[in-house]
This record gives sequence, C-alpha cells and structure tokens, in this order.
Amino acid sequence: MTDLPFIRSAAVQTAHEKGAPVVALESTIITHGMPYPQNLEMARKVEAKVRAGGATPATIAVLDGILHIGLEDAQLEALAQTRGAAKLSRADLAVCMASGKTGATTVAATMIAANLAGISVFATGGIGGVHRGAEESFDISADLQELAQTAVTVVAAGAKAILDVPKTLEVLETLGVPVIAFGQDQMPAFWSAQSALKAPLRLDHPKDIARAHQMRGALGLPGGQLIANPIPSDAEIPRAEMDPVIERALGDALAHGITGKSVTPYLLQRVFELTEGRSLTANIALVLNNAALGAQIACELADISD
Ligand code: PSU
Ligand code: MN
Repeated sequence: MTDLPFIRSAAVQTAHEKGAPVVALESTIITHGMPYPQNLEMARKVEAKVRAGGATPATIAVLDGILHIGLEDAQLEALAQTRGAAKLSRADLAVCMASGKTGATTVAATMIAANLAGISVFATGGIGGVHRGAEESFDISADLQELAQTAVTVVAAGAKAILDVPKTLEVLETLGVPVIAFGQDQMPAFWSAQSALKAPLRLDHPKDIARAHQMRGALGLPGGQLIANPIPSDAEIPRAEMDPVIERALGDALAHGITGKSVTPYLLQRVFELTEGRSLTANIALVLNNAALGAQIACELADISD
C-alpha cells in the first residue's frame, strides 16, 4: 500500500475494496474552468449526482505533491479557492508530485490517475481537442493521445465548441478512439445538444457502453472511449447563439496573444463574460448530466465484472 504513488479517500478506498462502482472526476474544471464559488458548488453537486446514481465519486487532484484519488470535502473546498494551482496534463503530473506542489488534473492526467487506481469511468464537461488554427499553432490537446492509450471511458458533452470539432474527430479517428454519441446520431457541441456533424458511432444504453469498454479490453486494444452525451435540451444554448460569441472570444484570444495552456481557460472565461454567465449555467448542467450517465455506466461495468 505504501509504495503506491497515490492515496484514496476513505470512501473511494471502501468502494475499491468492495469492487463497487466508482466514477473519476477531474479538477481542472474546478480551478481553471469556472470561477469561485460556482466551481465549488458545481464540484459538490457533481459528486452528489454520482452518489445518487449508486456510484462513489473520486475527484482527482495533486495536493502538496500527493496524488489524491477522491477528495474529502474540506480538500475540495480548499482546492476550489486555490489561486496558484497548476494545470496538469500528462507532461506535468510527475514534476508537480516530485516538487511537492498543488495542481489540478486535466482530462489526460485524470485518465492516467484513474487507470492507476483501477477506475474505468470518468465524467467531465468537455475534452480538449484540436484548436481552430491548429495548422498554424500546432495546438492539439494531449487529451486526444490519452484517449488513444489509457483504458478509461470518458463521458463528455463532446469536444468544447471553442475547438475545431471536425479536425478533433479526424484526429480521434486516426488514433483509433471510438467516439460514441449517446442516444442520438449527431455529435453534441458542448453548450448545444446538436452540431452539424454526425457522430462516428452511436449507443443508446449504458449497458452497451460498458460492454464495449470491456470488449476493447478483451481484444487487447489499448485506450479508452469517448462518450458524447448531449446537454439536456432545457439547459442548452442553441448553436446560432453560441457561434458569434465563440468567434468573438477567439478573436480576443488572438488579439491578446494567448497561447499554450492558457488558451482553453481564457476562452471559457471570455465566453462566460460574453454570455453574461449563461455559458456557466449550461456548463454546470452538462457536467451533472455526464456525472449521471457516468454513474450508470460504472454500475453496469461493476455488474458485468461480478
Ligand atoms: N471541460 C470543461 N471545462 C474545462 C475543461 C474541460 O467543461 O476547464 C478542461 C479539461 O481539464 C481539459 C482541458 O482536459 O480543459 C483541456 O485543456 P487544453 O485544451 O489546454 O488541453
Ligand atoms: Mn493546448
């Protein structure tokens, strides 16, 4: 136990010992994706949603160099108020831990940590992907590579609409990542339930998603699956409304010379300002929806493994 490079919260430890369903949750969305105190409210509601679905939530973060699989409520509260937390992707995780610092895990780093702790399902808002203008900037999120190599099923509301979604789908196809729309043919577009793009694959039942996860393992295929779960229609912001907002935010990012890790947090903050907070309300609704589906998939997987 002592040589594990992580610690589990008490609740996650109990679930782990029983083989009970666990859903991993990321922390970059808390520190870099939403302002305080809405981020803390969101994080608590998402955990409650997972519990209501019969699974144990495991929010993942590095606190003072220690990789935590599941946070106690006081730790969650402290993280939500931390200003200097690093944004940790695959490249950053080991350095942060070795230097005793605090950092929040992106989709990529959360997948690595979940896999290490034996957790197969992870719910988030939207994954990172190919940024618009990537042909110039080369800005492609490490989340995509991670989906290709780490066996975790990630439930998201598609790729964030600030990205180049067609290019993101092309890269995922090249990497052999199954992109599965849940219950509809179209790819969802994060704040909007529909996009103009057809999803590569579609499944309608959490049990089938769990089976597909298991089948990939049985086939010896590395990597996970991306489940694209549309935002509930009563919470969505239609595409026609979002498109000009996104265009403006992208223009502002360019004008301010925002690059690298700061691009996604900057764009999310700018979209929040330009929609007068409506993007945040939608973002919270979609994360909750993903947490509920993640819990269902985790329960089905635990059933299969019994
Ligand atoms: N989804 C959200 N809000 C976020 C993110 C996802 O609703 O803040 C974060 C995730 O942690 C994702 C990261 O991994 O943004 C992508 O960052 P980048 O584009 O720099 O790879
Ligand atoms: Mn990037």
